[in-house]
Amino acid sequence: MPEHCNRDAAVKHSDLDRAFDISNLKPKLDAMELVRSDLTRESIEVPGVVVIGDQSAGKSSVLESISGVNFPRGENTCTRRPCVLRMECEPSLRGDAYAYVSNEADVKKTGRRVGLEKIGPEIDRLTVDHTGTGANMIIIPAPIHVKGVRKCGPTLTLIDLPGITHWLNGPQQSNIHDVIVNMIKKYIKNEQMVILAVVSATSDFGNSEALKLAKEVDPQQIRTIGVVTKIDTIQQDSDIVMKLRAERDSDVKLNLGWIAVRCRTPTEVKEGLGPEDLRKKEQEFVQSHPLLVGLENKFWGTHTLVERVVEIQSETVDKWIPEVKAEIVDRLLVLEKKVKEIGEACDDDGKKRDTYMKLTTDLTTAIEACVRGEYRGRICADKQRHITPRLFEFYREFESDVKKTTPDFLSKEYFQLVAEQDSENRGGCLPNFLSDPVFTTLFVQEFEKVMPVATAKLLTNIREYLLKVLKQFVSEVMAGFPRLETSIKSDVESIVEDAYEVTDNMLGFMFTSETAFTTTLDEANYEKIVDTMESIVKTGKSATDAEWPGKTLGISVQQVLGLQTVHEQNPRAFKIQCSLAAYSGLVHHQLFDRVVKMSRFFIVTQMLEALKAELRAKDMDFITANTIQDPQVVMKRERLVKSIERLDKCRRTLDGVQASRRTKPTAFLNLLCQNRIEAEHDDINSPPYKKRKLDTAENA
Ligand SMILES: Nc1nc2c(ncn2[C@@H]2O[C@H](COP(=O)(O)OP(=O)(O)OP(=O)(O)O)[C@@H](O)[C@H]2O)c(=O)[nH]1
Ligand SMILES: [Mg+2]
Repeated sequence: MPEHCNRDAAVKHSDLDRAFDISNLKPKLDAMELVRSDLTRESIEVPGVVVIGDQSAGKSSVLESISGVNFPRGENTCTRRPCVLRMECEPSLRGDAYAYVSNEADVKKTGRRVGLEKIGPEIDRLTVDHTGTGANMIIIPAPIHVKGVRKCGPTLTLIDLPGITHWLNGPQQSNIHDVIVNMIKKYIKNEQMVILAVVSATSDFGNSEALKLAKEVDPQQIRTIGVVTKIDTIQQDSDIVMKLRAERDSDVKLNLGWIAVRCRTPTEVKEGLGPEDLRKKEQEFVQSHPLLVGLENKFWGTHTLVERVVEIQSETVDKWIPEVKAEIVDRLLVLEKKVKEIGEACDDDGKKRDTYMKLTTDLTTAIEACVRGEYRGRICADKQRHITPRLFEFYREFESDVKKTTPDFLSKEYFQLVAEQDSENRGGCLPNFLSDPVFTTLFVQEFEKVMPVATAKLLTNIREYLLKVLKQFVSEVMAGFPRLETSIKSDVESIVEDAYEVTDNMLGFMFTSETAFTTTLDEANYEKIVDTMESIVKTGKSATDAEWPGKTLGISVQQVLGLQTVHEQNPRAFKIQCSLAAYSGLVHHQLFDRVVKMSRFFIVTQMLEALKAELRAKDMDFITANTIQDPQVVMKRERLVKSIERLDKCRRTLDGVQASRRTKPTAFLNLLCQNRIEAEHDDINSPPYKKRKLDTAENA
């Protein structure tokens, strides 16, 4: 036993401590605790011992006897709240061992610090505070948490639970049995727990409800030990030896067997009988009792019980270590990937320049990929960022807007307009010629009403869309560099604005040219459409699809047939209507494609070139001043790196545990102590340590 442990009062001399000291389980448990707190994985439970059994069976006494920790027990002090005591070792501890006792799991923040010998009274105090006294007493599942800190000793959890009963001092808690059974189930399901199913020597073992509950969670009985208490109270004719050996068919058999113990009687409690004396009394009693003398060692004694607890835990811990190592390796991979995503620290000009180049290349590559339709990677996953198909939707909308707002030149209403215009132009040309001014005036008038509006809407849509999407790209790529992000976003704004204006101007020129000259090189097509219209009206026959050239312009034969009367009454107006419909259709047909190509070229292709040129043109002053990483990101990287270091340390610690079977245990112990000191050092410098650990780092 290390010399520095001697000061640790009664607890240090418990049988459990001694057993851990001579087994090689202690370093494993210490390693486990270190790793567990670093992983903050709730499902990773610290191993320990939980006592279950009927009320007053002697559960708290057994726990006290094996651990040396004073759990409140006695005639009037039944356990009324679970008590979860975690024993930890702190090699750097100066002064006496101590404990925190609290209603909350976060004992260090919320608990009261007391000496180990005061754990019992403190548990008593919190029990009375929350469960009342006398006839008002109840049992509640809210546990009392205790963290015992010693210079050395095993790291494990001891859980004392209320005893199973149907009645407690009065009828005020009618569901008491269910409350207790549920809390027992909750604690015994943890596979790291050794279950001590406690029965009194004078009771009927077969009726033990605790044993039934243990069987539910441990059907193979690999972690359930039957503990027979109050061995000193048996009658002279007791069949206890047969029960312990389970030699009759009617006896309850347990894989790990029964162990009889003698704990402190109420009088011995009052007298303050120490653990050494109790052990002696236990031994003398068994070896001198006429029924028990000659009973094999494996069936009795607190030391036997302790050995068996340690043995079971060795197996569970050995099974646990490879699982946790695999978990750590997985987590390390995730964290390393995250650090890689954040990138290197940017703390000098060289790194800033490299980072700037990388970020801007990432940005333009992602945008170009979404223009080309190569949607690879996380940034391109959002469909809203698929630039080409989204623009195509705007173009279709533009086409539909133009068609919807262009008047039906072949309608009767439009005839009125044409007739009026024509009448006002009488005298300008011979009656058998089409009036060019009437045609041009009407065409230009309608064109100017429709095109600028539809085009303005199209370009505005594209501009707003590009601004939104490009800014998203910038945000994604430059997320860790707020200054750069703001600056490049402002560049994007002005470049898109410029591109918008250029496109608007170019399309404006194109539309002006349309209104300046009403002509087409596609004469044959134009004439054919107009002539076919006339023949449809004259013959009253509807042309077949194949014969009707106006179909591609969206003009239907029915529309044409509707003009038969007009044709008879005012052939000049009819001719003008047909010409307007055919020419306007042809012009729109050509313009749709040209608008698409020109706008696409100026507002996308040219804009992207301009953006690339702008990003390339930034000088070193700009890069130095703007490529500054967000302090949050810097902190995040530091947290991740620290988590990686911790996990790596955990991994090495666990590697060391396996190696410890071959190497000197003291060397391993030193490594553990070192780790523990460092972990606590972190705790002091940057609280709250636990919250900052892996989970937080991952979620940040
Ligand atoms: N004679 C004798 N008395 C014992 C022994 N073990 C416990 N007792 C006494 O039995 C009484 C009940 O013991 P506890 O340890 O409080 O029993 P418990 O199972 O924790 O009781 P609850 O928490 O109320 O369910 C106490 O007065 C103990 O001193 C024993 O081995 N021999
Ligand atoms: Mg108790």
